Amino acid sequence: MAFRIDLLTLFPDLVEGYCQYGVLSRALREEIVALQCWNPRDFTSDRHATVDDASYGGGPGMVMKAEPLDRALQTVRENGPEGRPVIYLSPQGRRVNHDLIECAAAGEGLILLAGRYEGVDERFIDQHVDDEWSIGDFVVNGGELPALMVVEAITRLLPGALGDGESAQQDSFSTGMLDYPHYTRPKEYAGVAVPPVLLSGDHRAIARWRMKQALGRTWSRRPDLLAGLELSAEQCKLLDEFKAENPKPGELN
Ligand code: 9WO
Repeated sequence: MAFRIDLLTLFPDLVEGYCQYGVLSRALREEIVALQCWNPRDFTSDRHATVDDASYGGGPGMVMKAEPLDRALQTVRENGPEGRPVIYLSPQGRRVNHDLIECAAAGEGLILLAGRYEGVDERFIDQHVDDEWSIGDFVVNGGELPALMVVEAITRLLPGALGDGESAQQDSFSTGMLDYPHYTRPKEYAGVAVPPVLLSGDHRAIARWRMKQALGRTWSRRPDLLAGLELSAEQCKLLDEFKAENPKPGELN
């Protein structure tokens, strides 16, 4: 069965537009993932289809009303499998990382809530939201882009979603390391040559160089990630070589 995602959003066209491209469109076509958008506006009954209202306590900005979301969620529950968590994308949430995405991808699906305005009535969150997720410490204008990032990150991990050339196994964060640098033609650009080992045809030497670069970048840019790794003796040696070749400014070897 397809991994089933329902997304509550005031802008379903925005979400559906993004889904027409690339790996995501193919995964949807091949029913590896199923994504359905639900607009709370379609679950209103007043003449103006009101989905937002002023904030109790005053101040600028509007708040998403609970009832249209409640009715939309009821319909989602009636139409989908039981037991999927409701996730609200918000800067107040738990930070999303590869482990969380992997964990979600192992389940049968998600119900995502993309907020707009200043947020969602807290009573809806208390009663219906199982978890709040943040993709980073910054604020955007709505949860749609964060939701799409979650959808795309999960889809990449589903069996069959990526083609032969595009394994997720070697991705950053599957390895626990940052990626190595990539080069393509021409051999020289802006006076800078491609590292000669990549032109050597020596596949073992190339694999070693890439591992060394991946380790080195993780060491210099994300020491927090490196701390979580168990390096082999070979990897320790490669990292030491990297450090010797790329001393930090002011550092005497
Ligand atoms: C607005 C705001 C203004 C001052 C201080 C804090 C603030 N938080 C918000 C806010 O959360 N606005 C939201 C807009 C309401 C819910 C949807 N919006 C949203 C989601 N903006 N950014 C996200 C988001 C979601 C996941 N990861 C990062 C950001």
